[in-house]
Amino acid sequence: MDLESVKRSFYKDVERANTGDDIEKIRIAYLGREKGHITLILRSIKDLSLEEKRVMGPLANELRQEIESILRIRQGEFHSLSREATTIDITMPGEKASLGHIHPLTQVENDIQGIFKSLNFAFIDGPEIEKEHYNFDALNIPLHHPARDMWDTFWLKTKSANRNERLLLRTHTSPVQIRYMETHKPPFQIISPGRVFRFEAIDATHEINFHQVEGLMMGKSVSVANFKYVIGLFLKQFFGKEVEVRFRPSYFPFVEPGFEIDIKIKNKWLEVMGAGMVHRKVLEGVNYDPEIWQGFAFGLGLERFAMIKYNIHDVRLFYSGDMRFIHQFN
Ligand code: YSA
Repeated sequence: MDLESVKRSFYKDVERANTGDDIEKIRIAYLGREKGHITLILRSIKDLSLEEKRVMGPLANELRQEIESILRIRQGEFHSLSREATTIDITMPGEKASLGHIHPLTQVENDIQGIFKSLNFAFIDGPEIEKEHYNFDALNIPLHHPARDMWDTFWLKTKSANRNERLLLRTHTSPVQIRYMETHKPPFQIISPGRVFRFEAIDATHEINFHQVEGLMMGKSVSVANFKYVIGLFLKQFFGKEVEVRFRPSYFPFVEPGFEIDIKIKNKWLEVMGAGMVHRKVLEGVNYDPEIWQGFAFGLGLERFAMIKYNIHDVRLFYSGDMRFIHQFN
C-alpha cells in the first residue's frame, strides 16, 4: 500500500472503532513491529533510491506521528468514557442521605456523664417502677409526712410480688442512692441518670415525664465545700463558660443542710437542681455510721440543663414530636 491509501484506510478504521480494544487492534495493524502497514513502509524505504528516500522518509514519518497521535487521543476518549460509567458525576445535583441523629436530651445526658466520668464518678442505673420504700420511706419521708406532697405521684395498681408493697413511677432519681448504699461500702462517688414522673400541671418549665441525674459522693470528710467545688467544675465544663449560679437554702427531708441551685438565663433565675448533705437518718437507715461517713447528693433536671445550653424557652418542645424542632440538632 502507498502512503495515501494507508492514510485513507486508517481514518476509515478509526471512524468505525467503538471501543478501546478496537483502537488497540488498529494500532497493531498500522504500527505493529512485524506487519504494521507503516512499519512495512518505513522498512522498505532503505531499498529506495537516494532521491526517493529524501521524499518518502519524512512523509512516512509524518504519517506515523499523525497515526500515533490520533490513536492516543481516541484511546483516551474511550478510557474516560468507561471510567465515567463507574464514577460519580460531580456536576449532578446531590441527593441528601437522610441520617438519624442523637436527640438533644441524649446528647446532654452523654455530656453530663462524660464530665462526671472524668471526675471519677461511676455510672449506676435504677428502676423506673419503684417501691414506696425507696422513693419515700428510706429517704426520710414516711407516710403522711407533708413533704410527700412535694412529689405528686403516679401510683401503680399492682403491688410488689414478694412483700405486697405499694409501687409507683419514681418521682425522682434519689431512690438509687438508697439502693446503692444498701449494697456498697463507702468511699465512692456515683451518678445515676434516668427518667422520672410526676403527676403535676405542665407548663413551660414542668413536664410530667422528665429526666434527672442523681449524684452522690460519700467519704470520711466530704463537705459542702467539696460539693461546691465539684458542681462548679461540672457547670464550667458543661456550659464551656462561666454561668451565673445561685445557691439557695432549701428543704429536702433526706439532706441537712439542703440547697437549691439556680442558673441565670435571660435575666431570670431557673432552678436546675436540688442538693444537700445526706441526712444522718438516711445514713443510719443503710447502716453507715454518720460519725464516720458524710456525703453530698444532688438531683439535677436534665431538661433544664438542655434548655439553658440550647436556649430553649419551653420544655414541652422536647416531647412535642415536632420534627422541625428535633432536626435543628442535626
Ligand atoms: C435533693 C437533695 C439530694 O440530696 C439529692 C437530690 C435532690 C433532688 C430531689 N430528689 C428532687 O427531685 N428535687 S426537685 O423536686 O427540686 O427536682 C430536682 C430538679 O428536677 C429541679 O431542680 C428541676 O431542675 C427538675 N424538675 C423538677 N420538676 C420538674 C423538673 N424538670 C422538668 N419538669 C418538672 N416537672
